[in-house]
Amino acid sequence: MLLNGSIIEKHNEQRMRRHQLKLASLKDEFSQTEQIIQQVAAFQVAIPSWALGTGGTRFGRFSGGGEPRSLEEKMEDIGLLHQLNRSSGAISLHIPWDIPQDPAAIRQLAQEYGLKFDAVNSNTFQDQPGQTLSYKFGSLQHVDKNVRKQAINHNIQVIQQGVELGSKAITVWLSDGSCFPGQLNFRGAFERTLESLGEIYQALPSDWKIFIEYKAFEPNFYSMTVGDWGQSLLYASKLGPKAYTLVDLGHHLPNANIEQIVALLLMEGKLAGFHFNDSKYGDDDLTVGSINPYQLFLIFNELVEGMNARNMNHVTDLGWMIDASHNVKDPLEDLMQSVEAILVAYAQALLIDTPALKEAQEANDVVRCQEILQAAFRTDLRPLVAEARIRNGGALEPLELFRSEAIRTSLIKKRGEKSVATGL
Ligand SMILES: [Mn+2]
Repeated sequence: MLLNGSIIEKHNEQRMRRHQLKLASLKDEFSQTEQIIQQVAAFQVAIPSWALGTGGTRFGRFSGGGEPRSLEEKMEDIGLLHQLNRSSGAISLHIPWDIPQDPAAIRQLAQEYGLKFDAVNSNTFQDQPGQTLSYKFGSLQHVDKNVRKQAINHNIQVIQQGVELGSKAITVWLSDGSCFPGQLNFRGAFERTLESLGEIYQALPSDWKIFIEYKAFEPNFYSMTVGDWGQSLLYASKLGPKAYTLVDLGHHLPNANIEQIVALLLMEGKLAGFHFNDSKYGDDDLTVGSINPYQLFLIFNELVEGMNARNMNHVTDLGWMIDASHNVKDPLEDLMQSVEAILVAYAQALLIDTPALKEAQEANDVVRCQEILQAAFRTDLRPLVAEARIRNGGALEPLELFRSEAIRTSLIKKRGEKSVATGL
C-alpha cells in the first residue's frame, strides 16, 4: 500500500511553519546548508529484504503482526518507507529467502515503487531443505571439494539471479570457521576459501563487484575464516580489482576503532561499503545510532574526508545498506529511525570545518581538533535532513505520519496477526 500523496502534503502543511523557523536558524548560522541539503537529498540507503519482519534470537521470536509474506509484500513495505522518507530507494535481496520467481514482474514492481536492486546476498550459512551436502563444517572452506563446489555453484546462481534484476554486486558473508582449537588448519582453510572465492570471482560479469564481509565471531566461536578486515582485505587483494571489503558495523570485537579501519580501506580503494546497525556487545543488529551515535558520526567523518580525497561519488561509489534485526520494535519504524540516524550523521560530517581541522592537526592542537569535531556533532541538523526529504516529496515527520495513519493496523488487517516473513 502506498499513501495518497495528499495525506503527505497535508501532514507537511501542518508542520511547515515550525520547520521553516528551525531551518532559517540553521541557514543563518552556517553558509553551507544548501549544499548539505542537496547532498543529503541525493543519498540513498538500501533496505535488506530480511529486515521487514520480526527477527528473533536463539531463545525465541515474538511476531509483530502484519509482516510481509512474500517478496512482493517486502517490496511493498520498502516502497512505503521510500515514499515517506525518500531515502530508501533500494532493496538488497537474500537468496534463497527471496528468490524472484518472475524477474520481469519483480523489476516492474520495483520501478513502480522507485526502487533499485542493491547487492544480492548468498547464503551458505544454513542448510536448505533438500540440499545434498551439509554446511555444518563450513562451505567455501570445507575440506570436501564437493561441498565447496555446491557452495560455489550457489553463489554463481545468486549472481545470475542478480543479473536478471539489475544488481551490480554480490555480498558474500561466510559463517565458515571453527568452534574449537585444533579443529581447523587455518592456512588450509584460508587457501581453500580463496580458491572457492576465485571461482565465484571468475563468474562475475564485467561490471560487477564482489563484497567480502567479515565478522569476528558467531556462529563459530573459536575462529572465523573471514574474521576481520585484515583477512577480508587479503582475500580482496588476492582476488583482484572487482573484490572489496564490506564493513558491517556490528561485526567487530568490542571497542574496535571502526573509523580507522574505514579510513585505511578507503585509502587502499578497497572499501565496498557498509552494513549499518549499532551494537552494545557484539552482532546485536540494533537500530543505527541507538547506542553510539558519536561513533557513527566519526565513521562518516572518515568517509566524507576519504571519499573527497579520492574524488568519489558519495551516492554511487560505495554500497550503503542497513543490516539490522528487529526483535521488539516495529520493523518499519525501526528502519525509519535507522535511515534518519544515517542521514543526520552524514549531514553532520558534511558540516565539519575540514580546512580548520587540517590546520589544527598540522599544529598538533589536539583541543581544537576535538572542538571542531564536536561542534558539528552537537549541532542539531535534523531540519536539514527534513528539508531534503520534503524537497523529494517525502514527509516532514515520517514516523509520526506512519503512526497517525495507523499503517501497521492496516497491514495487520491485510496480512494477519501471525504472518511470518520468508527467511525468518
Ligand atoms: Mn551484514
